[in-house]
Amino acid sequence: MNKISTQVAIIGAGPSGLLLGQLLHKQGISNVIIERVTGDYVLGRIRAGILEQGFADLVREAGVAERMDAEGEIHEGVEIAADGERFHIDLKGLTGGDVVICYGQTEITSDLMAARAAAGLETYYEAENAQLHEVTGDKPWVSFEHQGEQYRLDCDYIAGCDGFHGVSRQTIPADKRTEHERVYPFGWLGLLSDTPPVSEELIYCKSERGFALASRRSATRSRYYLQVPLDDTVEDWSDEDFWQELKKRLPADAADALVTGPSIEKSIAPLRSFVCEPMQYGKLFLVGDAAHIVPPTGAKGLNLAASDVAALYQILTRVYHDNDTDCVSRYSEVALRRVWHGERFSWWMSNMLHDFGDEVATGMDSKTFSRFMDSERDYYLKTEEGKTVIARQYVGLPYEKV
Ligand code: RFL
Ligand code: PHB
Repeated sequence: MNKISTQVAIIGAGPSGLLLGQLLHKQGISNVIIERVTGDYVLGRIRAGILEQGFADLVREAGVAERMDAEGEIHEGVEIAADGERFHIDLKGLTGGDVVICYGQTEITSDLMAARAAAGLETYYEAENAQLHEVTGDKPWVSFEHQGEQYRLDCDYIAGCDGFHGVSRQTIPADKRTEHERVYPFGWLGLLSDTPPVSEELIYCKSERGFALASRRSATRSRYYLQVPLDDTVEDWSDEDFWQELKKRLPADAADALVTGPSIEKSIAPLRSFVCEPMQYGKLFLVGDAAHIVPPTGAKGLNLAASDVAALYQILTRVYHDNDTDCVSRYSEVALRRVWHGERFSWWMSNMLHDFGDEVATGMDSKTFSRFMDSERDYYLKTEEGKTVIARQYVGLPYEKV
């Protein structure tokens, strides 16, 4: 048995775990990360593209923002196309100056990984069978296997940053947590290609054939999504099928300008709203997708992970710098307040922009539900105050000071 110890054990080297690790390191707080898969595997998962200002500021505070600030694109607005019309949401104008940054989750993750390696911080990739022990005691610990050897990691606190399918949330006894969930009757098929994007701003499109999103990573790299039935597989969709369907869902002038090409990556993600309450149990804190999932329609998943990290980082800094352990019990309450705002916004955007067919779990038939959503769009896309509500939530609500 190999014995190691640290102040904060972090489970998972996704963006949540890596960002928390880097911020804590900057404050002189030691941490060890345990990750189930390889670094390359983590980098192969193509996910988020839109970062809120609060996220970007945290990355700057972590000292890892050089490439994000040089290569990330500032987006001052987004478009929503619905019912044959295009609506521009002027994020900057409607919020008094706030914007979002378009920079891939893969890039952030790779920047954080490089910074962690350069600082010589310990990360155990391909660590198997991680188990959390004595999390309600004074001295929690984590066991895992690495390269055929058994490890015991002693620590003061554990940050469960291991995503939706991780082990951390399952460590909280079922009778001590409540899980809220809404599973949507469709998924998103994403395609990445080295083609010039169809638009400088993102376009969220509601069409009669279902939802589509035109996003981007740079002036030469595009990211597109299509709403697809839950039982579709990537093999069901050739590149040609994807481009043809996308053209039918985009507004006509955007469809005319669409440049197609071979895909670099294609994947399907189911849509889910999920929250686990509380987000802490003894000395274990759940962070990011380990505690909550949103449908990607509002671009909130990674950004909510970042606000969890911000809250936990403030708390742990106070614990180690000021010897203030009273603030520890506030983590869940502070994190959840912002999580629920993001959950509500993502759920609402998803309702407004997707085709639910006959599967609306709201106690009304699908035609009635559609009429409610027609009215939502009519109000929120055609009035200044409606657009302001969308803009404020899209750029992200402020972080709460702990
Ligand atoms: P992750 O990224 O899932 O990382 C968790 C890590 O934990 C590891 N792990 C374990 N390690 C050790 N032991 C175990 N037992 C373990 N079990 C798991 C995993 O291998 C993994 O490396 O969670 P994290 O760090 O909380 O980050 C969350 C984000 O990845 C997620 O919220 C976003 O990608 C969501 N999301 C978006 N968020 C945004 O803010 N803006 C967007 O534009 C946006 N677009 C998206 C998205 C998610 C998408 N998909 C595929 C779900 C678009 C898509 C299509
Ligand atoms: C993306 O570019 O991957 C992306 C952007 C906005 C979203 C979801 C995904 O709402």
